[in-house]
Amino acid sequence: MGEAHADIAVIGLAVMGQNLILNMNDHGYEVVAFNRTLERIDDFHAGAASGRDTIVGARSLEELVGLLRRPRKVMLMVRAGQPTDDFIEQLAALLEPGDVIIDGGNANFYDTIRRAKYVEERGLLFVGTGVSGGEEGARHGPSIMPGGSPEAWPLVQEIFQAIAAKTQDGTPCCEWVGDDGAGHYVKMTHNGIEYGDMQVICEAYHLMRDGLGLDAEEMAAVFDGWNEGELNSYLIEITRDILAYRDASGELVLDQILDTAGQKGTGKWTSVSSLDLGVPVTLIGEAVYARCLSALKDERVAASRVLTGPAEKEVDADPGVVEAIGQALLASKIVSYAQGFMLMRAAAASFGWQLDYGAIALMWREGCIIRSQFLDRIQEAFERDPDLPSLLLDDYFSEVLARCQAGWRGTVQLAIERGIPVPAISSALAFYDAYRTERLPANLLQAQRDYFGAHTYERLDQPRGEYFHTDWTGKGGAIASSSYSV
Ligand code: NBP
Repeated sequence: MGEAHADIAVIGLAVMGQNLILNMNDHGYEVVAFNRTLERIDDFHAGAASGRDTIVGARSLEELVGLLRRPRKVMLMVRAGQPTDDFIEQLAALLEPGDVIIDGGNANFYDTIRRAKYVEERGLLFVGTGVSGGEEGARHGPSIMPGGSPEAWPLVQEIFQAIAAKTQDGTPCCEWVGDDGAGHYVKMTHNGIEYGDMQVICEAYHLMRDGLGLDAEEMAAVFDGWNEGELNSYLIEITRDILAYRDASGELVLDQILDTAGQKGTGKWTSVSSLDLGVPVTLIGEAVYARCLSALKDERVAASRVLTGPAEKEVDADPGVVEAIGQALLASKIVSYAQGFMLMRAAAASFGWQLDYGAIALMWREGCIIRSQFLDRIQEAFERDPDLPSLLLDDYFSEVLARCQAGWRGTVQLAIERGIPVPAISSALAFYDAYRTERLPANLLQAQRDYFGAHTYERLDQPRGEYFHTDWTGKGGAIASSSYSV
């Protein structure tokens, strides 16, 4: 057994694990590397880690544990799910009180809550952390969103903040998020927002391609322009580059890609959680469904030959229309982030977390897929009012929405007239209109519920919490259903 001098161990030598190890090592940490399939350790040493003698391969978990300084820190970067549980069980038998198990995979936050309890019951500490930024982020600075046992934070803070992305003023995009599953919840919400950002961008592309007839270079130029302004972000930037990318034969690669989207589940988890908590996170929901609908390729091809759309109508691709699409993109994005932060607020109340929303915006500022200047505005909004119920009510965002409104509505109108689906952009507008409506038609809904199920209703002229029932048909009894919320 080797000497115990390594700072941290990383288990899982796929793209994320390898790059995190190199990143840690660049920052002066001695790292133990381990993988289920041992050949990967040899490949890593012969390849990306060659010449680095402070990256040490372990051939077994016993050896790994023996190489680590106490309190030991072992980070899992393996496929989320059963492999994580299997490693936790094996490690729990080998580690000693005060040692830390870190799960950096994309775990479901319910699993993280369960695992934190399991690990803590064994006298160990647990960190469930979101790591975002893909391969490049892991290598050069990811956004890291850790939660779990609070006593573990001082033990991992230095390493995490050293390897994390930094904002312009040097602030690390890594802060303690909260107890048990809080870190993975925030990472899940990040991924959900990522789904939404990608979908609204795709809708803008669809409108410009099929609604305005712009070619790839023209669209790349539009995205380039957007990237110079309020929409500046990593996803807008890569979209610009993707649009203009040609293969060796000069063909546009984007035009050769099958239009069915994949997904790994974090967008769905965000939507499921929003339904569980009763928060209207409509844009992310639409983004998930848009991926599902895209996957029905054969059905869509058949339907395209049967179902008719609106009559063809020429639309001038004048700069005003393109600008309106940009405004629709920005306004929809504001709604989506407002919904995401509403969701985290509800989750914090439900799971007992103390979330710092400004710090979360800052953590997403660099290193992750949704990084953008826009997040500075969100951080400022929560700095102005940490208890802001909705970003839409912040002075800056309400002003932007007012400014973008005409273009946003015009874009949805254009999409409807041309028969081009814009589920995320239009649902964002519907949310905006519903959110700003003092009197929604839910009075009728309550009447219907009371009519058929005696579910009762509250009255405008009576205090909240007092319930009334009407015998609508004259044939019902006086008994009301017990009230419940849906
Ligand atoms: P993968 O998600 O592809 O996982 C590969 C690793 O999991 C390998 O080390 C593999 O070992 C191990 N593994 C598997 Br698969 N099944 C196992 C099992 N039954 N028992 C033990 N080990 C098993 O790698 P990744 O893309 O680097 O992602 C790692 C984690 O980080 C995942 O949870 C992922 O969701 C998360 N994440 C990924 C990204 C990204 O951009 N890729 C971004 C952010 C977070 P083997 O070599 O023996 O098969």
